[in-house]
Amino acid sequence: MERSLVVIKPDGAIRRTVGALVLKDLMGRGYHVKAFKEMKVSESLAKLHYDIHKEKPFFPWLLQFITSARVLAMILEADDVIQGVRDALGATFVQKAAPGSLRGKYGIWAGVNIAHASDAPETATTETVLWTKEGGLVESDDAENIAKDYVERYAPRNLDFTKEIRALVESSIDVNDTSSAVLESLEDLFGRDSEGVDESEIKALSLAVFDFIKEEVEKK
Ligand code: RTP
Ligand code: MG
Repeated sequence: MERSLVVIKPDGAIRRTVGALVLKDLMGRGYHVKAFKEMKVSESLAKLHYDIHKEKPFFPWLLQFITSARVLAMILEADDVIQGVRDALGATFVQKAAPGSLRGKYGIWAGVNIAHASDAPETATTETVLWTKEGGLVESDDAENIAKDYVERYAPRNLDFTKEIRALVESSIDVNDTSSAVLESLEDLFGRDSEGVDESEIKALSLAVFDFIKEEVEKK
């Protein structure tokens, strides 16, 4: 039996329907939820989790993104769960992910890509220990039921604005629009299915996506 540390990132966690559909898909593959926690990622946990990327140019943005709003952190268990979840997610960059993959279906753009999943048995072990110690993720007999409740509560709402958010990001980059109207539209779209989420989280995630748009425009 293998275990994988899976994190539904802020873009999946504050869009309640989308997060629930991702969770439903993974559970439907027979992966058992051994630990489940809705939580904000601290700066220190983010730095340790993405330590491998600390020299990369996108590192500061990655920290901004992953700490912007709550995530759904979990430990999944099953035979071959590590590669299985990676395959289900699809390629890292949303525009390269297969259309039927979870990132292809629900990802926003580039690295705003719905979920993290451990990429090998060694990283799965390190990450599980890290998120337990630094993130307070605890194994529990209730975890599977808590995850099921999340799916039952949010999946039927059917509120998925992925297409609209993608179109906004794409067109803003395309026409070099970095006006405050873009940020306001992001806040509107990210806030449409965000029950129980703080306004500050919606704003922080929108700003992370907006900062990404600005970087893309500046790069041109
Ligand atoms: P993850 O670690 O989140 O499961 O994603 P991954 O293995 O598919 O991709 P990885 O190379 O480990 O990158 C970690 C996360 O960093 C963001 N990223 N942005 N702007 C960029 O060039 C860039 N490259 C990576 C993504 O959020 C990616 O998932
Ligand atoms: Mg990775």
